[in-house]
Amino acid sequence: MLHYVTTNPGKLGEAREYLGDETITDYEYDYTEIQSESLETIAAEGAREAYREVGEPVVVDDSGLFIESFDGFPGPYSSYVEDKLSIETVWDLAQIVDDRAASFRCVMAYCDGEPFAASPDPVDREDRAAAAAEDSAAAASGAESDSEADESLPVKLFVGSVRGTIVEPRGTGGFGYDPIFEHDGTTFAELSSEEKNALSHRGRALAKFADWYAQR
Ligand code: ITT
Ligand code: NA
Repeated sequence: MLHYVTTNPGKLGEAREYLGDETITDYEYDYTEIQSESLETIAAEGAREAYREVGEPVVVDDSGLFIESFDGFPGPYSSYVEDKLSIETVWDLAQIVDDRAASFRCVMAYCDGEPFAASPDPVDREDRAAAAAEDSAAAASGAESDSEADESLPVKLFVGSVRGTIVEPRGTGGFGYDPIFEHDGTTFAELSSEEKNALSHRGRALAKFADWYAQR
């Protein structure tokens, strides 16, 4: 069984909706989120830590909202900003600028303690580049300088993103920043989880993951 390790019921609901209850089970564990500008680095480290905790195959999901006029803020700090400021305050801030383009990004990281076969896979070149950048960022930050040999725990990354616009909050579905994120005239909070998965950053990452997982 594959454990989807998160404290966020919204993420879990979407993963369940996409992958089905027979594929994943939830595991509520608050792994350490290392301080990094890179969702890839945070997710990869989280997956290693979660695997050490659970001892069975795990997936973690690190995600965030990137407002282009704010140079990607809140990005990797999305959870912190949601807690401390609220999404309404992020909407207030967004009104300072005319260009309210934004994207959601989701990085899913899988770890089962085993190395991965070097076979062609559905992860595209961009994602591989992101993974390579993540490895060197982790090395440069010395995030794993203690000698637990975590570098040897291989992690596979799946990235999804979607562009949209920050708008006044609308809708009651979804979670987090969904009410202020509009895509094609609809906020993500106005969609069912199935509809959201068909468009969203998480849905795209889940699609890549599911393809790979089925053929691995
Ligand atoms: P875990 O780390 O335990 O999985 P978390 O909620 O802390 O849960 P993150 O650290 O990845 O997750 O923070 C993601 C932030 O971005 C958080 O504020 C979420 O509400 C928000 N977020 C992530 N995906 C989202 C989505 O699909 N729609 C709206 N907001 C989202
Ligand atoms: Na978190």
